[in-house]
Amino acid sequence: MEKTGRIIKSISGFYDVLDDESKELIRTRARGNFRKRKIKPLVGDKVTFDATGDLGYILEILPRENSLVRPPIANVNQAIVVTSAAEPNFSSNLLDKILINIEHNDIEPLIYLTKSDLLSEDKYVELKQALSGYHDAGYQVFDDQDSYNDDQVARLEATFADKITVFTGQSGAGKSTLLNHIDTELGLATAAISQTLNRGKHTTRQVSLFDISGGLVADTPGFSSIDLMDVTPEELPTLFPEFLKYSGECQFRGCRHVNEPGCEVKQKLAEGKVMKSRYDNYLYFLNEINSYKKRY
Ligand SMILES: Nc1nc2c(ncn2[C@@H]2O[C@H](COP(=O)(O)OP(=O)(O)OP(=O)(O)O)[C@@H](O)[C@H]2O)c(=O)[nH]1
Ligand SMILES: [Mg+2]
Ligand SMILES: [Zn+2]
Repeated sequence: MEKTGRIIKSISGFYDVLDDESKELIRTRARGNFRKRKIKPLVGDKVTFDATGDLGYILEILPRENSLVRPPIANVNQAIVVTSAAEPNFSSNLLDKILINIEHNDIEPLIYLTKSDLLSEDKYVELKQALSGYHDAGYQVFDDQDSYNDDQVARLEATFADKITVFTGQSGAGKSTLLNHIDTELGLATAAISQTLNRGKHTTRQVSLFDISGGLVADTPGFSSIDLMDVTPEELPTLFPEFLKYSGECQFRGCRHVNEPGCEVKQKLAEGKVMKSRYDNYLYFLNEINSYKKRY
């Protein structure tokens, strides 16, 4: 009997599928011909499956909206970019790079600030000011000084319904801590323990989605650095939502907003409507991407 469902967990060749109708969890394997066709089911995949025996079989993977490599998850709708104010220190360069990678996959990023309690009042006000620029650029920003206050956590949770959400960000930023505040029963490992586990094979092998507030949510192992290998120089300016807002009024179609005359993005930069740090990071990334091209 053919059913439909979604893979919510993958453990060494088995896939746990949440049955769309019965809401039961069915353990399955992929049909042998997937390997021949070089198709690997991913957590997040919508599938058709057969569950007549003890062990179900995935029959077909339904078309994907997108798929991430790290973490290996398909059909992701939004990403919570957990960004620490300190330990590790806030870096606009890293934040912008993460945002670009997410935008590149057609996923909506939200910014969630943690560890503001480690900043002086002045430094916090300064950082909040910088983050208001991200809000103006079109991003949802969660930047209360008390990172895990009930009201802010509830507002984040309210964005989960009917979506697949991944938590992403630098190692130690507080992704697991935030998830534990959202669902106190998760009991995710945090701090040093989580960091040592991430170096082993086991945590990365076991990507799973938690059912929270009507949506599916994944914690992911953090990283220390990322690159922009998949992004082309043509695509880069389209991954800054505030540039897109103004680029229609640039004199030249396909304007890269570097040295072109009549560039509206540079005009808005001069007026302070485009953040200088974002624009500087844009030029920096453009350089970085062009240098990959020369090397390969
Ligand atoms: N002072 C302070 N410490 C925090 C805050 N959030 C998290 N921490 C601490 O920061 C450390 C790292 O938190 P985790 O939640 O493990 O970070 P993570 O992003 O999941 O890290 P990885 O799993 O390695 O990617 C833990 O010791 C937390 O207790 C915060 O808002 N303030
Ligand atoms: Mg963690
Ligand atoms: Zn331009």
